[in-house]
Amino acid sequence: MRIDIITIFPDFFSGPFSHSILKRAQENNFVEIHIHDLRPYSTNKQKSVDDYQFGGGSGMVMNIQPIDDCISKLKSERDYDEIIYLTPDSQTLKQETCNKLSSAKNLVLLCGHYKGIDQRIREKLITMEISIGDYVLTGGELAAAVLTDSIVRLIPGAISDETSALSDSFQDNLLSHPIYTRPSEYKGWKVPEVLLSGNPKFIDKWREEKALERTKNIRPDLLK
Ligand code: 6GU
Repeated sequence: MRIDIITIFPDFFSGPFSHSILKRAQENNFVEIHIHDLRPYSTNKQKSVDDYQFGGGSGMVMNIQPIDDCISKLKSERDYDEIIYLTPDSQTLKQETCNKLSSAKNLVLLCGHYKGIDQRIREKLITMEISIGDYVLTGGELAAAVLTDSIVRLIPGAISDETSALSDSFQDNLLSHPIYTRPSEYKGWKVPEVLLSGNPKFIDKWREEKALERTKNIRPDLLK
């Protein structure tokens, strides 16, 4: 998979992608992540990428031209499965979408800033819009990093223990069951007896029950 990220803060991404699974996935060629600084694409003298809103109102709006030129260049080089714009005023990201996107070959992620981007970009160039939750961030960069992480970890082979991605919370619309490791008793705090029983039938049943109980209590909306 190849992911092209368009941003006005290219340095932002040196951190999130250079650790653990994301780092290894790149080293082992499961994914190539390319960061594109938007500003050099601007054709005006000041290299500006934003302007005032037609009709008045506070906040700057990102211009069409630099974004169009950057996306056009990328599209001339390869076909993209989706051109994704990260913005809070869109559909909330769900595991189902992560699963779908994890089988894509090429993706573009466009990080928004200021008030947002010119609506014509959304209508003419963007194929998919994603928000990562009902709250507002200062820009789309964190959201792009979240989306990238959620997709890359699902690429077969990217996680050494493949089954672990499949038993994640949300994969079957249930939160995960409680988990424990050694010691079996610490300061008198005990691990549930059934997990030490060695009986896989009992253990599976207990885990299913606990997952359902947790989901009912914390996220009843998932059970609808
Ligand atoms: Cl994708 N962008 C911004 N700026 N804020 C957000 C978001 C995205 N998703 C949730 N909040």
